[in-house]
Amino acid sequence: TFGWTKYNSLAEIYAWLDDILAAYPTITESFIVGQSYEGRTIRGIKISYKSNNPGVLIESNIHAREWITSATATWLINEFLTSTDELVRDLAENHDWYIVPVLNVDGFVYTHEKDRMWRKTRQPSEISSCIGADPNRNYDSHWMENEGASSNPCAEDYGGPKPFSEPEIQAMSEFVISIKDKINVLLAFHSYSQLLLSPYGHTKEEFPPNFDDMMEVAKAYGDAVESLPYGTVYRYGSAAGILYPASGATIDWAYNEQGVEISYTIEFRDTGRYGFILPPVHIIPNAEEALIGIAALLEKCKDLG
Ligand code: 0X9
Ligand code: ZN
Ligand code: ZN
Repeated sequence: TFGWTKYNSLAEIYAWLDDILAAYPTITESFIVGQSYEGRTIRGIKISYKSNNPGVLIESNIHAREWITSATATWLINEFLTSTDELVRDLAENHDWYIVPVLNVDGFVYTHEKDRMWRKTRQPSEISSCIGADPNRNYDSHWMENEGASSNPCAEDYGGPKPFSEPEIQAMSEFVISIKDKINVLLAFHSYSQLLLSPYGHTKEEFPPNFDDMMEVAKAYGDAVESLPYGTVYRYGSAAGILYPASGATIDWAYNEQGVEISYTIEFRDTGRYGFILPPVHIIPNAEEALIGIAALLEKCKDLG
């Protein structure tokens, strides 16, 4: 059964999504991003209380083993629909939410059934017996540049044989393009390290034109998280600047090629003690941090205009 005291399977998440859609038929809408290599449906939910809201797109679990991301995304969906807290109601009702809880569906199922530490997609390579590409290196933006991805099919950060070679990423790119006039902010959920990462990923020599604004926005997220009693601290900067070069990532493609001016990677808990195998007791505290952080981030965006 579905819940936030444990991690849920894809089947459990999708069954829960159906329950939610049935319970809130006027506020929610189901959408399909596309099909995975193994033929699974990549699903999403739109939450909209009124027209002309700014749009926020949440991409989650692009990396298969990062289970805290879909746990957090589903908890946020539930809060947006059920919370009576003033801050949450404002946040929920004054934005249109497009949430894809599990983008890398094949990899996610594989982490549940075969290998908990799987990261990539599950599409076989034509030049190697190694399977899958790093979906967060597969977008068509500075693809494979500056050592931001590997050309070795066995590497964890293999960029794939060409941009958008992975059906999940091709589908996601088409979905983003189809709604891009409606979205102002894109948040890509990852774990772990407790970081807010802005573009650019492909170079640390240059910074985006609105970098100062993006850092203010990131600081607002971090400050909000620190206002909770958990003692969790987030650091922030450009992806290449404070982490490592990573080209072909979602947020860089959305920012560079699609004009989504506020695009962040959020790396959730923890800082390495448990890493990807984060115990389920962290799910709700992590999700509370995400909620208050995202509220502050969007508020700061509004202030900056
Ligand atoms: O390497 C990644 O794809 C992300 N880190 S993770 O440990 N979750 O794999 C960071 C991506 C951030 N980089 C860019 N946005 N370019
Ligand atoms: Zn380039
Ligand atoms: Zn990741």
